[in-house]
This record gives sequence, structure tokens and C-alpha cells, in this order.
Amino acid sequence: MKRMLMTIALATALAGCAPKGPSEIQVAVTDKGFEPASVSIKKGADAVLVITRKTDATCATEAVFETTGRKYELPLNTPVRIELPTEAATTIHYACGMGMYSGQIVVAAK
Ligand SMILES: [Cu+2]
Repeated sequence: MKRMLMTIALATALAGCAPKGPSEIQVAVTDKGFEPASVSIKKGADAVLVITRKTDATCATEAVFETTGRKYELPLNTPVRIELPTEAATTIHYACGMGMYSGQIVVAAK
């Protein structure tokens, strides 16, 4: 019995190594702003937005989400993971603190 439990524990640990979880949408902050500025995902998709600021040349050091008002600091060269609500088909807008650079995520119905 003990051996069986250990086998199960091992199998579970191994399964944990397999790549899974939300799909990552990579967006970079370059001297042109958010790139790509528009990305599309499917409604209901398990997705996370990963923003990595790669330049110090712009004021886009944070991302502010229009609908939620939530603000995410974007430290240089540090991927910042942002959970995306995808229950409804909508367009999620975000921008830098001053609204000079902006991006959007289109949650498409199909
Ligand atoms: Cu700005």
C-alpha cells in the first residue's frame, strides 16, 4: 500500500513538470510602445498577458487597464504576468500612465 501511494505521488510530481496552464500572450514595450499593440484571443481561453518592458526610452513604465483601473508596474526586462478575464467577448484596453502608448486585447466570440 505504501509503495502504491509513493508511485502515485511520483506520477503526480512528474505530471507537474509537463507544460500546461494558461497560454501566454507576450507583449513587449519597445521604443514604439506596446508591441504588438493589438492581440486577439478566444473567449473563454485560459490566457495570461505577459508584458516585458525592454526599453527605458519611453514613459511606458506601467500599464493601466481602462476597465478595471488596475495599474501594473513594468520594471525593465522583467516579465509581468497579468491574468485576463475572458468570460465575455470584449476589447480590453490598456495604456501607459499618461495614455500616450496603448494596447488592446480583443476577446473574440469565436
Ligand atoms: Cu506615457
